Amino acid sequence: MNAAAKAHDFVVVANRLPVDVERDAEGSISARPSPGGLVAALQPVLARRRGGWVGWPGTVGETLPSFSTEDGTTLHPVVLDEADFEEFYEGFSNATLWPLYHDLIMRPIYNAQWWQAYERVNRRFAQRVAEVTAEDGVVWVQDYQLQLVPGMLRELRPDLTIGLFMHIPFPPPSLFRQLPWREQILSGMRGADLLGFQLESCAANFRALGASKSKVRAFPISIDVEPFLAPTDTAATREKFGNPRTLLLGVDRLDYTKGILQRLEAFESLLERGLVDAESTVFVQVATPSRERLEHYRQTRSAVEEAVGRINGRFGSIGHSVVRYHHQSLRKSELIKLYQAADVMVVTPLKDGMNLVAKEYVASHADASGALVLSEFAGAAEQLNQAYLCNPHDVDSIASKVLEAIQHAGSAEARSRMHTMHQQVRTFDVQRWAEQFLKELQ
Ligand code: GDG
Repeated sequence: MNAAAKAHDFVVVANRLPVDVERDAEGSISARPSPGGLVAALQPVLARRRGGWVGWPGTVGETLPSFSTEDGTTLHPVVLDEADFEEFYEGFSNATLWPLYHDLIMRPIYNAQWWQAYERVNRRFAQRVAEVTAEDGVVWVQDYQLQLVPGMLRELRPDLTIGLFMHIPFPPPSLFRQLPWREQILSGMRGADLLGFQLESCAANFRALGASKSKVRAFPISIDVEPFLAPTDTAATREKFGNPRTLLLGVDRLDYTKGILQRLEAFESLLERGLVDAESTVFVQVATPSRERLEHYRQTRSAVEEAVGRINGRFGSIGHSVVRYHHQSLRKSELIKLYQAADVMVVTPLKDGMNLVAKEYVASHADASGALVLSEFAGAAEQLNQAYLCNPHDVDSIASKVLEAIQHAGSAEARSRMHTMHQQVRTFDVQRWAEQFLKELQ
């Protein structure tokens, strides 16, 4: 065992380490912290409790040593080779579990070799955690890629207190029962002392599969609000899009669960019926590249890009495209400018555990400007019930809510809705989410 042996009282284990690995001209690698909401929430706990983080650094086949961040958290990289990446990550995690847990929007692939990889990689994570966690320590496992870790860890280290939080939905038993390895997944999850889900309905779906000793509860995740509060120059941002009267915005990973195509079709129908004016309206869609080698994602991308081309071809004019599509990852500062400048944010997932984009938009409108069109099938709809709620499976429903949001813009009602939602997100932020989970766990 190395110097890090059993060093940590508190360990987070997630598929990804919160770093971006870079390679310089000489080929040597370095890791730069990439802070997200989860890091912001857990940093105080990690710093206070000799924290460790076990995860995959995001590069394939590379062995990296453990290293410490500025706040004293130690990161412990887990290696994935090419076969692990294809079978555990792209395969079982994202082509089996992801579509199954999102209510079969796409058909899950059941492949025994992928399952073996899932077991093998989960065991590697569990072993690493067992090596670095102190006697009677607390371990918090994150998400669907690591559902076997609690059970494996319980066997290796019965002294530990183990929590598992599921960031994506947990499906009803009638769907979950399709999974050929359902018993193994359940017993893995039941190794946790506390099982957290986004929503009470997901917790109920889990409970309906049979008794377990674990506590099972809902903890709706949220965001670190602070970065979204500082005002930006919204006039300058709107200027870049030609000063439209109405600026609509979508921001998503390019994923079939997010309903990007459905929202474009709704926008097209509004243009077609002359309810929205193409000259004075711009729809900005940021679609961040994601899981690009998977067939379902390629199909989704083609369908989205075809729709963008068709809509611009039909309704744009020389020098003005009505849809501005970006298949790129933006800097967070750019994203915040877009959030603050947009009149209507359109968030239409067919199914989503929570959807942080909706909360980020609301956090960006401390002045109560703007409007949110939100799918009823996003977990966030339970907390942001003042949004213009729509059924994303019904293009007319999306269209009529977008139109309502545009027409209400600037009204007292619109301001009151945004004000209520902004207060909700400020009160129930990600720091509070982490505190509540950890309080319940210990
Ligand atoms: C899973 C669950 C659940 C997006 N594009 C860019 C960018 N983003 C950031 C957003 C937001 C995050 O990515 C996306 O979070 P979501 O919650 O919307 O969706 P998933 O990635 O599917 O997350 C989801 C979440 O886990 C947490 O539990 O809410 O239901 O599916 O923070 O801002 N960030 C930057 N550039 C981009 O282009 N910098």
